[in-house]
Amino acid sequence: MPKNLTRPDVPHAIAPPPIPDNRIVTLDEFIIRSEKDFEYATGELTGLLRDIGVAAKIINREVNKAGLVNILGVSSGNENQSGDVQQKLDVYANERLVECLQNSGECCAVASEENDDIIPVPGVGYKPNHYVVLFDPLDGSSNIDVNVSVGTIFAIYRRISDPSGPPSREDFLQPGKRQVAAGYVLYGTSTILVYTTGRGVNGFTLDPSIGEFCLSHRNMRIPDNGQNYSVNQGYYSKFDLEMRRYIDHCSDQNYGLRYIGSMVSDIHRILIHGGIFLYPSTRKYPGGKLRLLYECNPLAMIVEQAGGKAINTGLKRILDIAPGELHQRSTVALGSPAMVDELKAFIERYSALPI
Ligand code: P6P
Repeated sequence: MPKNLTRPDVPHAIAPPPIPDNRIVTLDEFIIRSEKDFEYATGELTGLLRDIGVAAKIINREVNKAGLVNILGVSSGNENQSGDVQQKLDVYANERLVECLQNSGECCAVASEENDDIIPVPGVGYKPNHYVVLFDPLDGSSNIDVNVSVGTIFAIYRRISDPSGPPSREDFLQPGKRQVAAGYVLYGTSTILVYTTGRGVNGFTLDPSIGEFCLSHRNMRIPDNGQNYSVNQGYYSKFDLEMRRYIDHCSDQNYGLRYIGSMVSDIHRILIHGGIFLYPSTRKYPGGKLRLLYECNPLAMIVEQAGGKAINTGLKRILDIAPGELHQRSTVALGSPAMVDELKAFIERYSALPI
């Protein structure tokens, strides 16, 4: 339940009426109403979430017409931090997110998969800026040219460096359990923004006719169990024994294999229908491929807030991992709690065996 909604600093504030079921509730309205759940909320986090919503609408516009304008294909042949060849739309999405967050001055710095280092954000006016934002601007972008859904992933932390000084990498190298908010935008058959501030998960579908994200998935809860597993089966022979045994078990149980190659899409399906997503150690990525700070952590917070579980293949809770570097990778297994527990049992049983 929300904390005490009265605010000594705003004595006339009163508890807002409950969110209605019978009318459109926009993302803006929902965020502002939710702000009242945060004692002494200053509106900064509200502003940040709204900025991300604006950037998402701009990115969505280009993603939806990517085939019509010269924004498909490879950008100047550069590679990003993940070693992925930068797609033009990757660069476009990154620039829009940085721009929206810089223009509002609600945060003091941002970090992105597309940039080697953190990007300080100069203050705007006398606005305080106590937050930092990390994002993968367009996850799964290798799917763009074949019209498969892609996504934006974001994480928000409070800065921990001296507010009188410049932001620093320590502001970003915080464990995922300190995220103030996290979420994703899925550019699919429809465009949906899903986020959490630690009080449950809610989804907002973009209504193009009014240009607003509207509440469509209230208080999302992941099914306790599922019938699908999501892993790149092509690496099966390179997986450790315990992972191969678990995948064999999934096959024996007649679970369906669903793998889109776009993490946001796979996680969104699992959030709604249940299931488990796996990216274990492979020969190419012994420590896992996916990035801890702007892929695993935000999606782990979403999954946990919806009642699921998120661990690495060393059985450590993703949100407890203390990051050592900005673009650090991690193995990951997340989804329905019963399925993650089942995987844990296989790892405990087989990983003790000589591989
Ligand atoms: P693989 C996309 O490049 C991504 O970062 C995730 O969105 C996706 O789940 C994964 O990598 C796919 O990796 O090795 O299966 O192609």
